[in-house]
Amino acid sequence: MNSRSPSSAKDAPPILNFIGGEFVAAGSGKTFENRSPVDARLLGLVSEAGKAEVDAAVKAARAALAGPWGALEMNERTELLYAVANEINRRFDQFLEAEVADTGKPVSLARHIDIPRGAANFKIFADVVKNVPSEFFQMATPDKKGAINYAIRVPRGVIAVIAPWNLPLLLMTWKVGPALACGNTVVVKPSEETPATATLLGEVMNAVGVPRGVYNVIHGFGPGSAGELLTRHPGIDAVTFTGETRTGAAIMKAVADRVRPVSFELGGKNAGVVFADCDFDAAVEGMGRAVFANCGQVCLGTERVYVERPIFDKFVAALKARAESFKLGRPEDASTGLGPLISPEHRDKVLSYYERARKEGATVITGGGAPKMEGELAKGCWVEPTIWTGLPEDSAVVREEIFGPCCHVRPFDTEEEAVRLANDTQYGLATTLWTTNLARAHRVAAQIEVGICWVNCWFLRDLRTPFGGSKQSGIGREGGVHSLEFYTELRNICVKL
Ligand code: NAD
Ligand code: 6OD
Repeated sequence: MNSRSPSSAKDAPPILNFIGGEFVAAGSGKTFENRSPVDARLLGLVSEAGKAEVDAAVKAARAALAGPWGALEMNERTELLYAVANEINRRFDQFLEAEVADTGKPVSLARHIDIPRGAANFKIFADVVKNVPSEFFQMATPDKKGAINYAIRVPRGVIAVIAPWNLPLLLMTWKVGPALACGNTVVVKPSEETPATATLLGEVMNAVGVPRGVYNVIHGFGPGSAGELLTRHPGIDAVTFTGETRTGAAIMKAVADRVRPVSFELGGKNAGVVFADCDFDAAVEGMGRAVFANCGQVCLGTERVYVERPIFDKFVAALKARAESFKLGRPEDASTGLGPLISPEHRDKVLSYYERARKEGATVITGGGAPKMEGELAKGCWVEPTIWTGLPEDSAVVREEIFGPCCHVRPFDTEEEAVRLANDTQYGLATTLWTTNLARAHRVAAQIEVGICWVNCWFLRDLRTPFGGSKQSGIGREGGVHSLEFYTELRNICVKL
């Protein structure tokens, strides 16, 4: 086994790369530290893949494609994916412990979202690929004998999956599930901040008999490390990536010479729009989750809140009460509402926006700094849930993605103004609207330039629907049959009768 218990970090073997069904240390012997964001304790060391390991992983993935994986019938493949989902569920507590240790997020959150979705992402796409119709046309020809013209779907090949740290297992399997269901093989580069669950998944693949080389994991960083080596590798057929917009831009450049396709889920600066006719308590509860869940580290989270003027003061007061109700603490403590941010670097980034908001004259409704934590927790990456008002719309705090537990709230007077404000951003990932006026809900939702617009809810969706971002929030859509557009290629066959 290659997972590690946080309590025995010093003695534990490093987390290894998973290549061709084997756990392997980098030939260079290079490792990096993995520390808890809760109290900075050392969780363990991670073996950093170099060029040799990236080459070996791509080679293993290519061999599996040409060999045992490519030879499977679709039903045999999907049976294995159901087995993967079942095995994740069987090892639920192991995944939970690993994910919580890496991220510091409350156990209650990971138990209800991260790990169940990690399993579901294999099951849903196994279901999807079995139910995709093919195009088929009968053609007339001058000799009257006719022709049939149809298209088959073939896997793209070896897919590079580059994943972030905020929902590590969920977001990684959201790519690996459809990639494998469509018959591809993968080389995964999890975030350097959260290496554990991607590695554990290697054990699952071996346990259920997924052929060696189908699922490979290489550990390391982005530029100049495993991430860049992978995206520049000539043996990669496509790159699917979730992360920051500027990283997406770097990856696009890396694959440009070889003209490889990309699927990108990128950053956001999402708006929440609260109309005076909303169900007030539901709106406060929903916006409280949209702003603060996972300590604000959700790409779909809200950092700009627009509230219709008649309920503005009441709403700000209620959201403040919600923010102040969260207890910051250890993930395993049932009363913990918010965990830490992922890393000291990210905490410093978020705190720099807190400082900037103050300098730019924001009214700090609540929070605005780093909390005083007791004992070992004082070494963790904590920030206060924060609400501001009074900033101009061109402030960096209102325009740039912060990715922390914070939002700016501003009043609006008309529906047109609300739409204009929500759309005034280079991003286009998600919006959440709160209104009881059904006609307005449909009218406004259709005008918002985003990949997903929620009405009276947040983070709710059927996984068969398209998911992705507009503008600089992404390229392409994944989910249900939409994932097939990226993970397969259509091959046109025309048969003269
Ligand atoms: P990041 O872009 O810093 O890193 C993501 C991954 O890319 C990591 O594995 C990292 O090592 C790797 N990477 C970094 N530079 C690279 C390079 N030059 N070449 C190849 N790989 C490279 O993102 P993050 O900090 O891990 O995640 C937070 C960001 O992700 C936020 O901007 C958030 O909005 C975004 N995100 C978007 C979605 C979405 O669905 N749109 C979902 C989750 C997170
Ligand atoms: O739910 C999903 O499938 C998904 N991609 C969520 C993204 C969350 C961003 O942090």
